[in-house]
Amino acid sequence: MAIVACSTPPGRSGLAVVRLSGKNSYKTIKTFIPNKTLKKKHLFPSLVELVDEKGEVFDQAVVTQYLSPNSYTGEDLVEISCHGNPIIVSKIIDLCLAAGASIAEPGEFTKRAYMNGKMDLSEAESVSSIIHAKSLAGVRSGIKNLKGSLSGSVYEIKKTIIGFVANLEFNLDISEDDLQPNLINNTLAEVKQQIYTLDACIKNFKESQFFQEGASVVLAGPPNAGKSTLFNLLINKKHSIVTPEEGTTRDVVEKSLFIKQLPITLKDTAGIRGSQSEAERQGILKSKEEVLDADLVIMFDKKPKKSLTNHIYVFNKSDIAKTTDNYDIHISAKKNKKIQDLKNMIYKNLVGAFTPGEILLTSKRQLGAVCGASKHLKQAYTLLKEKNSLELVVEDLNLCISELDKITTKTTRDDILDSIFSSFCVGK
Ligand SMILES: Nc1nc2c(ncn2[C@@H]2O[C@H](COP(=O)(O)OP(=O)(O)OP(=O)(O)O)[C@@H](O)[C@H]2O)c(=O)[nH]1
Ligand SMILES: [Mg+2]
Repeated sequence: MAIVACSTPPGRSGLAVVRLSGKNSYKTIKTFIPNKTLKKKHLFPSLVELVDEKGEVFDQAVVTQYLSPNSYTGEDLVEISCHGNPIIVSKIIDLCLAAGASIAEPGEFTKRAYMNGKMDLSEAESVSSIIHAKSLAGVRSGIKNLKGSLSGSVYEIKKTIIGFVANLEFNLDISEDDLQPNLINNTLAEVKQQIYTLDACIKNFKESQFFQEGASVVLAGPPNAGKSTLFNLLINKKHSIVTPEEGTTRDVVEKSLFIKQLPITLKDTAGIRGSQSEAERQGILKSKEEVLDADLVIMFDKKPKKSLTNHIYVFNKSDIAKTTDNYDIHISAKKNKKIQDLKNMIYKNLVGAFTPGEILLTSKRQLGAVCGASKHLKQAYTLLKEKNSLELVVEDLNLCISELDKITTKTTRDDILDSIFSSFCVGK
């Protein structure tokens, strides 16, 4: 059955694109595009008139057809570029439904592409990451994976591990004295190399997610410390109220900014102190919650003995005051002093060690599979080193392969598929 959805965002725009996919897509559009010149033809855009049930023209549109299997979904697919008025879009969709099509679920076009073998699971997930990425760096890693970079790397690791399994199985029935010379030592060295590759991509995941989804940075500390002044300076706008009074900020105020292409959600919070006012007390509670949830906290306070790695301890108002206490940095938000150094520190703390490697994971599901693969590979390594039976080593290597399979496989359970594709937009 054909599915239909609008692939562009709702609302008014110059153009909107309605997409249809399925065997009877052409038959469906013929019910409201009576144009005789419209033929079922691959990649041939035609300017057509759209007519309603009474035969009255309600829009002019460009129709592009993609014939199976040479389409995004692998099925016959039609894109109707109409004028971007929601009334026109919903009329087209109604006419498609009347002709037997059904409304596409979120991500159903990509799910069909996956089902029809047009892409594997990691490639399908990269479509979602391209759409949702908050930085160009995030989009780039999505595109890399859509072109098969992740699948290719996983395939290479898998091929190597299958090689180990074959080699060890060949030696299973041989007595210890007759084992290939250096078999154990060579395998140990090669397994170690693969563990290193997998662990490097696990380590990279958090940082790469920051480029993908953005990081949350919270300004916190006592009242009147200059949090809102710094907030306004960093976002380059007088957004938060600044006064010489303590307890000025009550609600959490947030804005987005980029530091060297890294998307950041910056949050200004109420100064933390004992307060009689109910409104301020609630604000302080919110501040404490934000501190706990943050990826990084800019704390306007001295460094405690047990400092936290996701905190930068800032001494502000360095233009009028001095201190002998321990801080990570001395700044003046009012006089714009050392702010570039602070930005560098924020960047370094969040993604400093990040160097995009060969393998870039774009979802937590992929991370889970790589963690599982690494765990089994490490077990295999230990067993082999302790000269345990080769059967046990092979078992762990096989478990490692099944974990890697989860990244690209075509035999994933329905519930996993549903959870992946439901995070997509309608029309993709
Ligand atoms: N001299 C100097 N004054 C500053 C500096 N930063 C902020 N101030 C002043 O300190 C006062 C308080 O600043 P805010 O930014 O409102 O402080 P806050 O931490 O947001 O305070 P609350 O919202 O009450 O928690 C204002 O009068 C600011 O102009 C600075 O670097 N130097
Ligand atoms: Mg404030």
